[in-house]
Amino acid sequence: MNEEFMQNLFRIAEELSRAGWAEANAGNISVRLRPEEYPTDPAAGPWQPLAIAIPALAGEQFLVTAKGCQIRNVPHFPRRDCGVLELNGDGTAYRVVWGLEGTVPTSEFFAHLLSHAVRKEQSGGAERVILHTHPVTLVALCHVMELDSVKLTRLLWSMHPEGVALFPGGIAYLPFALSGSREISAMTCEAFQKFPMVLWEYHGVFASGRDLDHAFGMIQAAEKCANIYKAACELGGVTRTLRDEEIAAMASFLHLTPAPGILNLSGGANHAL
Ligand code: 2HA
Ligand code: ZN
Repeated sequence: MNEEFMQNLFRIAEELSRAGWAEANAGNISVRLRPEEYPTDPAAGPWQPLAIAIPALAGEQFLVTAKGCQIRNVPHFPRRDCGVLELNGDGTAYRVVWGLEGTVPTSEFFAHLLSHAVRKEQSGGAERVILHTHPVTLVALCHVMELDSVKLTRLLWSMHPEGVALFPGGIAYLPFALSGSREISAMTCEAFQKFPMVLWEYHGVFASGRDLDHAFGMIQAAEKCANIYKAACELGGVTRTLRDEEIAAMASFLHLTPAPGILNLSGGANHAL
């Protein structure tokens, strides 16, 4: 495997673990590889049918973490805890071409592949990484308030000016569904039509990014905003936030377009809470 690519993957695996977002076997990672990142020593296994054909990803290769693996172990047992899959020419089957020795792809494999198909199209091919992890404060928010995508994004953006700067696409909120289920894959794909990041109720985040650092950074920024909210609550409760006009000005200053339909710029109530 490409040494630089693997070192970067290992670094992100360690960061996820250190952040406390990847307990036991929590979290999973997939990367749509560039040809220069394909394994140089491929050893193709048998073709296995995909439950649903994904022609948008025909011929692509993906690095994926293994089902049940502990993210902290990926740097130490890479050939067991991750691997590379290749999709066939019509996107109806896949085979392992490197790694996954004695293991199988992540339990969220299908959600990852379907998410890649949606985000590849939405981003004009720029986004290549799907990262799933369990950030503590974002998940805790689900337990203290009723949320929807607008309320969650606006709350987080209103906590720190870098919020809209670092995740201008916002974050969708999905009601509880079983992880690994078709239902959660379908809901995630629908949310990914509009948002590059999704909070699964009571569970964790699915984020799509251009590379590992981009996807990790978006989650880190959203979690930072949630932590500022938490700290403000601990200090006695939020009484002031960034106003929608200030968030819009920050985005405009950086030539970013915030996700539509989140900010209320018509002069109504001027904070997110
Ligand atoms: O891979 O986090 O959502 C374990 C999980 C499932
Ligand atoms: Zn999970």
